[in-house]
Amino acid sequence: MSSQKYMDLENAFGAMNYNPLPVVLERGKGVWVWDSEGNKYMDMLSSYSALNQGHTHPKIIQALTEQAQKLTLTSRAFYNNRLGAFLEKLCTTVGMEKALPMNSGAEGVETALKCARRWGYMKKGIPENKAEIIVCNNNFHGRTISIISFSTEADYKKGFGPFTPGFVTIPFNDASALEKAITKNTAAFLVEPIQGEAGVYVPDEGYLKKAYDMCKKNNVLFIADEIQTGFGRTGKLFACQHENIQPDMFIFGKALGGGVFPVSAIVTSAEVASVFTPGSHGSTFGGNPLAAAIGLTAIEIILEEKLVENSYEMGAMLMKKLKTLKNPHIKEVRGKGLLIGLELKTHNKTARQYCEDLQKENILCKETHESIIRFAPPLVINKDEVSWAFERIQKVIG
Ligand code: IF1
Repeated sequence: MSSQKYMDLENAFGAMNYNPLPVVLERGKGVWVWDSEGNKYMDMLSSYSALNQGHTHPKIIQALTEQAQKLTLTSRAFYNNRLGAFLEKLCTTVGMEKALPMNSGAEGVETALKCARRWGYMKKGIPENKAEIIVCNNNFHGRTISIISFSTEADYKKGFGPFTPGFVTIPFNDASALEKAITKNTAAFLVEPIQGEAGVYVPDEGYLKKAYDMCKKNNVLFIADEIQTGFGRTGKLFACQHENIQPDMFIFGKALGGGVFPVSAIVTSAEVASVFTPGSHGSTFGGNPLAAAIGLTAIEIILEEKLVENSYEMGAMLMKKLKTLKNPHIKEVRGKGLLIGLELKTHNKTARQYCEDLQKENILCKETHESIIRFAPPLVINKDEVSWAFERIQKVIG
């Protein structure tokens, strides 16, 4: 079937909640994907950083297929022989005591919110139903009604009210705003160490540490949403490590699933995790043996193949090249590791139009908002592939 036929079919039966680039992907390997006509592209989106290990990594596919032949789902009504090893790997890699496995990133965030509220009531003594959680303007933490309740993006909220109360929004990258917003009822501060969807906004050096110290001083949980920045994307294993802070809780997703399966989790201390009692939280698929087998392998690959170091080096190489672009409409090139955003100021062309032109040069990337092009290839990218990509980016953007 032709690409057009595939697109027509998807549009005929799918709700129009996305506006995809007009390309139909059929095969993927490493940083490369092929469309239905056999055209080859470099994937510079990585499914929003869910493909850090690259497309169809052989060890992940092997873990998937071997486990799929044995046992795929037990629910948590019973133990399974894969979950413990995955949780141990996750906790020891992160350096914390307890994890709670879920599936999508949003489920991980909702788990974190519920955990923070319960901790607020059971451990901090916040009066029932008075817990406040502070978040940043321009945040992106998922698409559930409670999560979009604290979004500041109109498009993500319109028509989805009424909204969940108990959230306070403050400017990102402003520690004094956090200090002012903290009250005796504040249970937690939830933050993306780098705001991805907002447009790859890297906070000032020291911001996260100041915010962390503010939370410590006020007995407020510092919760890092590393669903997009985690597992090597920013040139460190976790983006919080750029400021040497260990959050009270991490939220992971995307790359934890190795690009083949939805795997998310919160990772925290035994004290914080102890607020969950049997039956208080869960999910049908959370912690299933297939996800656990894949999640364990996904972490092993990041570590064994030194993808964090590669992300740092290839990110620096790509960033250096992008900063040589002469296009007068470029406002800024920013990011860390292989999470890079190119912002256009007055755009004669929208970021989307640039992405459409880049597609013609066999590069697939995605705009965020009107004016920012995100470059986030799989962390397995090598020097020759970075050069290959830059030649085409230079040709289109100039
Ligand atoms: C879409 C955005 C990125 C995330 C952070 C939680 C989640 C995400 C920091 C929720 C998910 C995805 C969602 C996807 C597009 C993409 C995205 F543009 F929407 F915001 F990456 F920037 N925390 N981000 O980035 O995880 O439930 O999706 O597994 O919804 O269009 P999820």
